[in-house]
Amino acid sequence: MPDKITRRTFAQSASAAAFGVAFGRPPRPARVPRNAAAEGALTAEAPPFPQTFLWGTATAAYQVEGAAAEDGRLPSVWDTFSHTPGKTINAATGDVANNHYHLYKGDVQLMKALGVKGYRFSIAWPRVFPEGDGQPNPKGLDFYNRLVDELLANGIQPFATLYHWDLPQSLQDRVGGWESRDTSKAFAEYAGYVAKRLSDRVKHIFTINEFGAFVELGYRVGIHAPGLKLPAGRFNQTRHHAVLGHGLAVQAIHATAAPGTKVGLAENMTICVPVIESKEHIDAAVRATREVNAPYMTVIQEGQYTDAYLSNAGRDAPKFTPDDLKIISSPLDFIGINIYTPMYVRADSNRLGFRSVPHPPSFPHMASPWLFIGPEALYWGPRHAANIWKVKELYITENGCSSSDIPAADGKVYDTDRIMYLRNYLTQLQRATSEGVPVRGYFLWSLMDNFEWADGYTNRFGIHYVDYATQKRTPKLSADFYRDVIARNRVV
Ligand code: GBH
Repeated sequence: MPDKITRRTFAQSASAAAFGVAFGRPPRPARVPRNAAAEGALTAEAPPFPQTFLWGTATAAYQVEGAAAEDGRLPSVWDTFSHTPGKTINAATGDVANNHYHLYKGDVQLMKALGVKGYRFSIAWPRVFPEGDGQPNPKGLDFYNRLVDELLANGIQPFATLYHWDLPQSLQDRVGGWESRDTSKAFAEYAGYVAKRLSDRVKHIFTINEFGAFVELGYRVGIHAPGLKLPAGRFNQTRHHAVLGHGLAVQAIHATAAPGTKVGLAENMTICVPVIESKEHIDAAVRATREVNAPYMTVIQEGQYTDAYLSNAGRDAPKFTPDDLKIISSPLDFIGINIYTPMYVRADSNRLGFRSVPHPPSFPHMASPWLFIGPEALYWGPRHAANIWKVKELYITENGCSSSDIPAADGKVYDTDRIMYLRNYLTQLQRATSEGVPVRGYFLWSLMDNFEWADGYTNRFGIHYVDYATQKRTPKLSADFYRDVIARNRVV
């Protein structure tokens, strides 16, 4: 096999092989071009990302750590939920998961081999404060001290998320979790405690991961922990307590952390993509972005709930004080956006000036049925945030996809569909950075397959394949692709 197969030689050998089969003749050998370098040059290089662009990968505590009952950790709502029959596929739990708690050194080597310069992980609240508040558990925090030191020793910057959905069960039992302001206050205490102890080495801290997922799915839809289906009034109040907890944590971190520590959040804001890139639809997508993100990102950025949000909720609107709004909108040093799939929007003459356009049944998606493929989301997400709210520093804190990931005979996963997804999304991200949208880095979800919440261990999102029986990690083809992207700082 020649090293470089050009499109032409591939087509030739493929068609020759096809004739060979059809007519019983042996296939003709592929012709190697005499001037291979010149043929290679036919493939133009994609334009680069900014020189200081930070490439990374991401995981979250409950999805990878395991060691659920070690060193003083008490249950979170996800331990309880995953141990409740019928809540996760195949009754999967995070008891062991990827055993990252014990295998973290090897996992840092996987990152090093990729060449990533950043790792986004989350800290398990129930390791640090097993009951949510009260007595801290220094042994729990020690794990993150070890992890952070290991990352830094390998030239990888730690980016820590304080809350990726593992609320201490005790807080759920005693005060109703995020239904209560007490949880917002306990979260701020925990945030300040961690920031004080890690910020000598951790320079970027995220408060909360995805209000738009854990509040909606945990307290309204009921398919995530704690599995509640609250009526609208109580539910909207829960949303409010979550953003309030974020704001209180921002203040607590700024009060206790080493100078220079940056604070942000990682939100899966709904990404409104104009159906056609014309002025009327782009304007509609801008209006839509503010409205559909009203309960979370918009109030955090603007310090106000939109009129439409409050009037639609009517008697069920959240109760709040002006002081709450000030806390919620405490200035952030950066924001992170988790981007998987777009919402298409068009202009409309209705009161709001926009309408969302549902995906037609034929719209392609990845292995997870919700994961419609919309690369433009990675362009419009950061562009909207920078334009609407004048955000000066942005990270893509998650992007990636599930694929069927069946190992081939040689043991490798040839996940060409994931590479297709990433290549297209990253091309749109490069479009954003080339236009000056201030995206500083990108964290691919995920470093490795892991516990995918209600989907258990189905729907793998990793670029390393995990054999859960042996805990062996194997780079998929997409890991090779990502390594090349990082090395060349451009889409390959
Ligand atoms: C992120 O959520 C999470 O931060 C991360 O932990 C997770 O592993 C990753 O994405 C991949 O899912 O089953 O049809 O009701 C992304 C937001 C929230 C989108 C849950 C899918 C379930 C839709 N996700 N949602 S459905």
